[in-house]
Amino acid sequence: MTRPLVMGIVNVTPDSFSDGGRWFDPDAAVAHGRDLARQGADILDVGGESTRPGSRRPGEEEELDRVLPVVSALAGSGLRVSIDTMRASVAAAAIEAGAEIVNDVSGGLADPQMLPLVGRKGATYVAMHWRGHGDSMQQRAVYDDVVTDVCREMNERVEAALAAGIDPERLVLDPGLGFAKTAEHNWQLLAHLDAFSGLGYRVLVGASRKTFLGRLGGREEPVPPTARDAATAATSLLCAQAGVWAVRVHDVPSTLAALQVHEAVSAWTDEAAS
Ligand code: PMM
Repeated sequence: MTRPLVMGIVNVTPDSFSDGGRWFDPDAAVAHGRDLARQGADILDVGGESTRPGSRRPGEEEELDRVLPVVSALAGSGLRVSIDTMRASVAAAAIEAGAEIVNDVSGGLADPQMLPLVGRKGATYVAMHWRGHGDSMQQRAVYDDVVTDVCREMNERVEAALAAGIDPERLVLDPGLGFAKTAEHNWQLLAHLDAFSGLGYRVLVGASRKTFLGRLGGREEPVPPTARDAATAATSLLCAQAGVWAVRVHDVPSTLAALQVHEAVSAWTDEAAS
């Protein structure tokens, strides 16, 4: 398949910025995950911690209680599941319950046990660019040149991941849109995904419904998260053009349509080139 994979978001949280509370009940989360898969999601990303600035971190037990029944049910029905967590203990339990991918928004910085755990388990590992938890995050959105600085910091995470025994073939890098980034930083990173791919690893991008997409056209008051799916789909098309491995989205049909447009056009541009 030439198009990026679609990672559908299953947030089992009371407070995520876009869909907080909607799938907090485990049965509702499982049903939502199955819906996303039916719509064409290739991977389901199950998370129990909201990373929105100001949200309270759940305790370890609380996070496990949220995600494990959902991971077990989805993986048990043969779906490919990723666990969105910064905790090694949660990642370990989710792998045990059938998750194949660990999606760590801290790139191994939040929990020193995470990289060794993933190295031992041999799971696929998504390392996102991150500079700190919730409240302090936006104060850290200071860069000389965001593309160069993010690439350099990601290279450090790559070295740590490889030193911990993670197979380079199983490593995926994510520029972390919206995490210690202003809107301008997000746009610059999207404009230079080639620099990010140039690090030599698969790339995942999570632009879905983020605030910068709600402010298009110079709006001061952003449109609500659910009104950002067309803009999200447009970013998915940019990701396809840049050869990204996967896009993480809330709304699967709109992104899938954008990716199919790219695929259909690529068939003809590839033919012209050959
Ligand atoms: N963004 C969020 C959560 N997890 N994981 C990765 N790899 N990349 C992201 O950009 C990312 C993520 C925050 O969005 P949400 O609250 O809608 O899930």
